[in-house]
This record gives sequence, C-alpha cells and structure tokens, in this order.
Amino acid sequence: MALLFRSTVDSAARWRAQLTLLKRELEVRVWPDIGNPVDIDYALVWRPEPGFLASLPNLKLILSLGAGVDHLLGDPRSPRHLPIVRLVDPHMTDAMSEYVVLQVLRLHRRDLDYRAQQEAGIWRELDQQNAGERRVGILGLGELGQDAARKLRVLGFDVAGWTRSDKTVAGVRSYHGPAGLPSLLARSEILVCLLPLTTETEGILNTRTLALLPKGAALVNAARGAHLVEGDLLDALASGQISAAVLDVFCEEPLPAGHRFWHHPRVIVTPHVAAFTNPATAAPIILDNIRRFEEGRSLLNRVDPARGY
Ligand code: NDP
Ligand code: OXD
Repeated sequence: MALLFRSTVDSAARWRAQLTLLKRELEVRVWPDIGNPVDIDYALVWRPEPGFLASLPNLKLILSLGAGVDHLLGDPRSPRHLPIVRLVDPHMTDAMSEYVVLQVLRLHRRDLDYRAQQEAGIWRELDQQNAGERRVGILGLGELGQDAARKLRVLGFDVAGWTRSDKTVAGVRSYHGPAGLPSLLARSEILVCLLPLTTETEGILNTRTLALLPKGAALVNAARGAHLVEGDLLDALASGQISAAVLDVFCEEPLPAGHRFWHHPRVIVTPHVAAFTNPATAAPIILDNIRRFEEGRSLLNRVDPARGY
C-alpha cells in the first residue's frame, strides 16, 4: 500500500515519520521520488501541479493536506471520479480561532491607531466601544467560522454569520444565501472571511460588497486571496470606507515585493499562517480516513465537488 506525499511546504520528513509511526505497512513516497506511478493508492497533497493526480493510474483516494480544496478542484484534469477528503483537525480549528480573536481584538482595541500614535510620540486616549457594542460578521460558519464565532461570543462580541444553507448557531445571528448577504454586511463593523473559495465566493469582497459595510469598517481575510479584489480594497481604504484590513492570504503568494499592502499603514500582512497543518495532530486524522476507505466505511469530511467545498 503506497501513499504519495506532495506539498509546496517543506514538511515531508515530519509527515513520513508521523505516518509510518502510526501505520507501519504504509509505504510513503515523497514527490518527486515516487517510483512507479502504478503503485500509488493514496495521494496526500497540497497544491499539486495541475494534471499530476491524473498521472497516477491506480489512485483510489485524494487527501488534502489543508482544509481548503480549491487547490484540487481548480485542476481541470483532476480525476473527477475519485473521492476527495479535506482536513478537519481540531487543533487547526483552535489555531484559526486564535488568529481571528487576536485580529478582531486588535481592530476592536484600535491597535493600529495606538501604534501610529506611538510612532509619532503621541499620548492620547481614543474612544473605545465595549465588545458587546461591537458587531462582528463572519462569512462562513463551517468548522472554522463556528468555532471563531463561539470564542468571540465568549469575549462578549455581538456576532453574526453568513452561510449558504439556513443554519442555527447558538448566540449567533444567522443570515444565509445571496439574499442574506446585504443584511450581514450592513451590520458588520468587523468582517471576517472564512469561506471556501468556490465559483460563488471568488471575488466576494469587492467594491460593491465593501460599500455595504458601515463606513469605517475593518476586514479580516483568513480564507483565500481570491475572495478579495485587492484593488477594490485599496480604493476602499483610500476613501475611508474601510479603516483597516488584516490579510493572511493573497492573490499571489508569497505577496510580491513592492505590493502596496506591504507598507500600507492600515494593512496588517501575515504570510498565510492563520492555521498551520501540524503532522503530529493531522496524521492520525488522515490515517483514520484511509482506514475507513480500506474497510469500505463512510469517509469523514468528504468534499462535494459540485458544491466546491
Ligand atoms: P467548511 O466547509 O467547514 O465551511 C464553509 C462555510 O462557508 C460553511 O458555513 C458554508 O455554508 C459557507 N459557504 C460556502 N459557500 C458559500 C456561499 N456561496 N455562500 C454563503 N456561505 C457559503 O470550511 P472550513 O470552515 O473548514 O474552512 C473554510 C476555509 O478557510 C477553507 O476553505 C480555506 O480556504 C480557509 N482556510 C485558511 C487557512 C489559513 O491558514 N489561512 C487555514 C485553513 C483554512 P454552509 O454551512 O451552508 O455549508
Ligand atoms: C488550508 C490552509 O486550507 O492552510 O488548510 O490554507
């Protein structure tokens, strides 16, 4: 039984060690030393080159190294008949919530303003709302969005979320579908994007939607760069419609040198690190799905290619 590992992140040695520790009979082959492609049963991948998966004739199951699967579904040559599972790891969910809570608190407590004041040597108290008066909107109440929403609620924030289907999350005001989006936006002083990237959500953060936010709202995008029309955000920052943005993901990664986000005083850039995939916690979850596949049981976190997530 052979598993092919291919990632753009340099973590193959750690993955091989974790996977073989837990399942000794599993032969882990790390790209590009894959041997004979006919041997490969499983592919554990992050951003494989388009067409690569189609070159493995006996592949049975595709496992994403991340929660998002846009890197797989975006490949027109990817074998459509094979099941795809994505990674849902509670430790990754915790990490994302840490990121969201950190950034929402920074925006709520006016961290950028105080940093600017410090640079200018200014000692001045600024107006401060309580958390209960601060309306946070989360695009996507899935594994990540729901956890972040709950943790923001514990801190007292007034949280609402937006989903594709009608959904109830205790303590969180819910909106759904295209008809629900304007209402969610209209109440969101801090908007957090935790959507999967699909044909429906690509470019969803644009001049039209940013204009529906209250004047001076702030944005946190920890989902995918292509959710945001970057030029539209720069325009909205220039007009004051958006007061600040925290961006973990970008249309081009790494963010190119010279990109205006790097030195924009109202933009915080992090290098796609909101929630790492950790081999120690993720390997047992991945192996559980392989075991389920071998035993003919239902897979966990199976992707619906038609839905796009
Ligand atoms: P889930 O699939 O669990 O949740 C997705 C949520 O988005 C669901 O609530 C879903 O609605 C909603 N949604 C999807 N399409 C639409 C739509 N067209 N309109 C309204 N709502 C929609 O995903 P996760 O929470 O696990 O992950 C979300 C994304 O976060 C990943 O796809 C990935 O891109 C990103 N991510 C980024 C990381 C980083 O480090 N920056 C790390 C990990 C993930 P419904 O509930 O109705 O299905
Ligand atoms: C993911 C990511 O999708 O890290 O897991 O972006």
